[in-house]
Amino acid sequence: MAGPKPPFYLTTPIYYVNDKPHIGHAYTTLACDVLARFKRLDGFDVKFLTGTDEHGQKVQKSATAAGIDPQTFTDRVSANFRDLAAAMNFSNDAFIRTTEPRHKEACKALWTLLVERGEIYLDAYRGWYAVRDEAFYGEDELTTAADGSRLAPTGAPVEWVEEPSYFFRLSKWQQPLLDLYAARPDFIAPDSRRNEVISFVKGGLTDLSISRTTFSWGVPVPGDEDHVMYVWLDALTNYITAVGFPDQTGDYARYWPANLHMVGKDILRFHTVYWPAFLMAAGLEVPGRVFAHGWWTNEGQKISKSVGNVIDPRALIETYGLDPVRYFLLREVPFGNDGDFSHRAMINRMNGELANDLGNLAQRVLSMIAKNCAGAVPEPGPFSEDDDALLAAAVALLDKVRQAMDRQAFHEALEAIWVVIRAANGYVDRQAPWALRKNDPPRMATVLYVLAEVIRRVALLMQPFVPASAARMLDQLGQGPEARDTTALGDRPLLAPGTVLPKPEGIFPRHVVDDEGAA
Ligand code: ME8
Repeated sequence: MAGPKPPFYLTTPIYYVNDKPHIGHAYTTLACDVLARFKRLDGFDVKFLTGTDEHGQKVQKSATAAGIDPQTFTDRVSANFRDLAAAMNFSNDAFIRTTEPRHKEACKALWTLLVERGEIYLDAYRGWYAVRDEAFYGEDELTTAADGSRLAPTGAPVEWVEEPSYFFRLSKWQQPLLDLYAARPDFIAPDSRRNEVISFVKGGLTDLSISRTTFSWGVPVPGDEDHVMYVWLDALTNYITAVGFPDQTGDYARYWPANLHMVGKDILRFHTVYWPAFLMAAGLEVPGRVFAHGWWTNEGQKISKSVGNVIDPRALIETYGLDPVRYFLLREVPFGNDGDFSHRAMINRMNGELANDLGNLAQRVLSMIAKNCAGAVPEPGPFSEDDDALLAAAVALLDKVRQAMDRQAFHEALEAIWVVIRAANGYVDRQAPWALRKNDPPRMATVLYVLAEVIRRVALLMQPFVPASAARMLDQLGQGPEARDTTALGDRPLLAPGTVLPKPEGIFPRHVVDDEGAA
């Protein structure tokens, strides 16, 4: 008997509810969804968390601009993120909103812990703040725009702030953070990001302002309700709220520290400097790993509301179908790098890889079985060298995919799968089962068996990426729900001869383009 399932806790950033979700938000959660699905197939007890970040000046401003109170506003926008999860077939086990009472309790408990440990003191903040980034900046980090106004390194406008503020003794945690990065080389990924953080921390850390007094949309500071907590302290705490903090038994004991925080590169510093410093200061464990992925542009342009080129994931799903969109986003760009969305690239991947390479392969093989093997998995004869080589490549896939997933190298997992799909297509051409039908039916049966077994393995490992399509492929191979996890990927071919198969049907449609380049 296998032992109890090991826990695996992974999180997305919680998204600001100042606006509707776009492709960037969908991307981060998709990456987590694929990993969560893979880990479940691979025998883990997964907790996959996403949610919305609802406090702070930016959200308050958006609510004011919409002419409604912040709570009504956040209720509305947060619902859009929940709806996106359904539209994208995300399998998150939990959804957190920072306006929930349990979260305010967790923030207050963490604050109190930090006060008790002497990590917080009252002073005054005089400096620059960018509402768009919800971040403080030093004078030396700013640039000057053509009109003379000052800008954050992200391009966000900054404003001068002077107000009483509580501070967190971040400077004290410089060396412990550097020790953490040195002791745990996997803590920050990819490596380029790790180096970026190390040099930032080596450059010296100043204490961090962690409360504001000039607006009220936030969690009140315990014992001093003129202050609300800095939205990032509030937001980062969500990762422990969701596992029951301040109660440190139950889910907290089981799932914390999280195995992985997935974030975009824009919020790397918050997750790899501030967050572990807060946790260490509170005497809590730090997460296992933070992966910062790259940035999507649209047809070569930065995605922005003012440019009007925000990609709505729902529109893409409507045009191309959900699974092709899921596939494209993780296939097109090495995970960690920046990527460019273009309709041409989307169509090329969808038609060239899903419809041609995989869809045609499955369709050809299953139709031949339906016609020539009475609609049931044929009994194979002895395997040739060519058969063994293809089967061995398919057997080796699980390990390759597993290793790639553990490094969040989704593109490598898909490429490994595609190497086998291409090999299978080469094998079909070489073995020409349609010719064997007349002159060597037993050999045809063996070839079709080998192909069906390879398709079964491919479909099983494609489940995290294209869940609905992969499920249909497994249906067509007569695989029940009990035969869809990685325990069905042992060393020997496992497809049972004689399994009756349903009538085959196409799974990956081609996208037909009416005129040059138009979707
Ligand atoms: O930063 N390409 O929320 P946010 C790729 N509330 N990913 C993108 C993207 C793009 N063009 N645009 C956005 C916040 N993202 C905070 C987080 S966590 C405790 C608090 C993704 O709504 C990417 O994951 O601004 C990025 O980190 C996140 O959305 C920022 O979402």
